[in-house]
Amino acid sequence: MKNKELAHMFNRIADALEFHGENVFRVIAYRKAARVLDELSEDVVVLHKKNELESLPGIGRAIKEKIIEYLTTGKMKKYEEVTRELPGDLLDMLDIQNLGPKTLALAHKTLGVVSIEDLKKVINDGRLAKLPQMGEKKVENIKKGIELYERSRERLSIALAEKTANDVIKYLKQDKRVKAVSPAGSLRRWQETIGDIDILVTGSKGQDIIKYFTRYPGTDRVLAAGATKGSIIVANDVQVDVRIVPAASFGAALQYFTGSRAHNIHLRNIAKAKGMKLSEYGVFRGTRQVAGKTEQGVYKILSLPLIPPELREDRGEIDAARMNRLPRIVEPGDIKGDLQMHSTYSDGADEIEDLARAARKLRYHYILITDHSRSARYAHGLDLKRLKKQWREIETINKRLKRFRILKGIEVDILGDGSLDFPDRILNQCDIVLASIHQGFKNRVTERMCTAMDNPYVDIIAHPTGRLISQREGYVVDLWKVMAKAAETGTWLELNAFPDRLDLNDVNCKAAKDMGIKISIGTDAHSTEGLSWMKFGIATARRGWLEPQNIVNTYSVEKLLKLRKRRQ
Ligand code: DGT
Ligand code: CA
Ligand code: CA
Ligand code: ZN
Repeated sequence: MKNKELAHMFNRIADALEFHGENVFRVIAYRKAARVLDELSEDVVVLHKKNELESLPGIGRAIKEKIIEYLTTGKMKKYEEVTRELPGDLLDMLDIQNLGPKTLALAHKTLGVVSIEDLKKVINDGRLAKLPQMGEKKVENIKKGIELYERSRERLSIALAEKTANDVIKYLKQDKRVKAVSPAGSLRRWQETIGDIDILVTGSKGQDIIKYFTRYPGTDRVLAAGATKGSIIVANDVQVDVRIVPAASFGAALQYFTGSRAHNIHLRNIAKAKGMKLSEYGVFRGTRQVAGKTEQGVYKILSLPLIPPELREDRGEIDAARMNRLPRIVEPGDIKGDLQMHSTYSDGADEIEDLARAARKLRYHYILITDHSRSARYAHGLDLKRLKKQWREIETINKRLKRFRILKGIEVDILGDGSLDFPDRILNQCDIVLASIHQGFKNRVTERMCTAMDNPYVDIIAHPTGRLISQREGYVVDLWKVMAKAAETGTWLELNAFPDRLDLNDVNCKAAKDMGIKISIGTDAHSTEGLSWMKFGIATARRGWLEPQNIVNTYSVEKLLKLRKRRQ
C-alpha cells in the first residue's frame, strides 16, 4: 500500500532533517504525517481519488501536496533531495534501533562514520563512547540495535521468498537443457522466514545451465558460478543457490537439501541402523546405490512413507511415519471458505461483491466478511447504522449469487476491560463473530481475551498473539491460559494467513490441535488479491500437523454454523 511507502518516506525526510540539525518543528510535522499515514487503514490512493485527502487530520498543506505529488508522478522531490545529501550507507543506517539521527550525525562529523562497518569499528575501539553525551550504556544499546538490524536483514519473509523463487524457476524452465527443477531448503518446507533460496536442477551440460542461471535478469551480483553450483544475489539482498544434480541422485539430493538438518540427521541414523548409508548422492549398501532417483524411493527403502516437506522438522514426524501414523495434513482442495476479510465498509479496497466473486473463482463455497467495529476509528470501523446497511447489501448479493454464501461477520474489538465493541443483541445477528485485540498490547491481554471467550457469540479469537514477523513482538499474553479457555468454551482460534502474521504459528497450531481446539484460517485480505494469502495459512497449518477436521473452514457452511457455541 502507498500509505506505508509514504509513511516511510516522511520518516526518512524527518530523519534526514534531524541529521542535518534542522528546525525541530519541521521534523515533528513530518513524523506526525508519517504516523497518521501508518495508522490510516483507508488507502490514500482511494482518498485521493475521492478528493478526501483534505480530511486527513494532523497533516499540513505542504505535506499534503507532497502526497499528491508522489501519487501522481511516482516521485517526491523533497525526499530525493534530502536522501541524496546523505553520504555512504547513512540512509540505511537510520533504520538501526537506538541509534538516533543526531548520534549518527555526530559519529559522521567527528569520526567520519559512513557505514555499519565504520560504526562497529568506533564502537569496538571505544571512540564512540567517548563522544559528548554518549557513554557505555548508550553504546551498548546501539550495539543491540545493530544486532537486531543485521538479523532482520538476514531472513526474508516467506511471501517474498516464494515470489522470488517462482520467478527464478520460471526462468530456469525456459532453458531446454533443464529437465527438472524443484525448490528445496526452508522454502520447500514453507518455514515462515527464509535465509536463502535453494533450487535443485537436473539436466544436461550443468555448467551451461549455471551460466544461464547467472544471467538471470534480476541478478545484482554473482557470488559463485561453478560446474554444479551457482549463487546469485537478487533484489532486496536475497541469495539464490542453484545446484545441478545427476538424475540418478535427484531424489536423494532433494531429500538432503530440503532438510531440515535435524530431520536429516535423524534419518541418517535410521539408515545406519539398517546397514545403509544415506547421503545427497543416494542410499548405499556398501558401494552399491540402492535408492536415490526419487525422494519416495529414499524413504521407502528406509521402510517409511514419503513425509511431506512441511513436517520435516524432527518434531516427531519420523516416529509417526514409522508407526504409519502420519497425520493426513490439510490440502488446498480441502478449504471451502475464507474466514477473515475487509471490504470498503471499513479499511478494505474492494466491494463485498468483488470479494465474493473472487472467492468463487477460488472454488470456495463461502466467505466471512469481517469489517472492523466502531472503536477501530483508524480503520473506519462500522457503527451500527453502517453495519445494518452492510447486512442488507449482503442479503441482496446472496440472492443473486448461486451456490455461494456471504456470511455476515464482524471483527469486533476487545476493549480495555474485556467487553466487546457491540452488545450481544447485535453480535447475535452476525453469522460468525471474530474478536480481536487491537489496542493495549500490554494491558491484561490474557484476561480480556478470556472474558471475550466467555461470550457465547464470540466464535473466533483473531490473530491470538498479535505478532508481526521480524517487526513486532505481539501481545503480552499467556497463550496457555488462552488455549485452555478456548478449549473449555469451544471458541475457535484463528490462523491468520497474512504472511507477516502467520498467527497462530506452526508450533502453536499443533498445541491447539492436541488440546482439541478448532482452528479457523482467514487471510485478513484487504482486497481481492489478499485472498491468495490462503496458501501461507495452509502451509503453516500443514507445518502444525493440522488435518481437515481440525480446521473449521474445511466444513460445509451448514456444519460450520451448527458448530458455533451458541448452538451447543
Ligand atoms: P535457511 O536457508 O536458513 O532458511 O534454512 P535451510 O533449511 O534452507 O538451510 P540451508 O540453506 O543452509 O541448507 C539447505 C538444506 O541443506 C538444509 O535444510 C539441510 C541441508 N543441509 C545443508 N547443510 C547441511 C549439513 O551440514 N548437514 C545436514 N544434515 N544437512 C545439511
Ligand atoms: Ca536455504
Ligand atoms: Ca542455501
Ligand atoms: Zn485485524
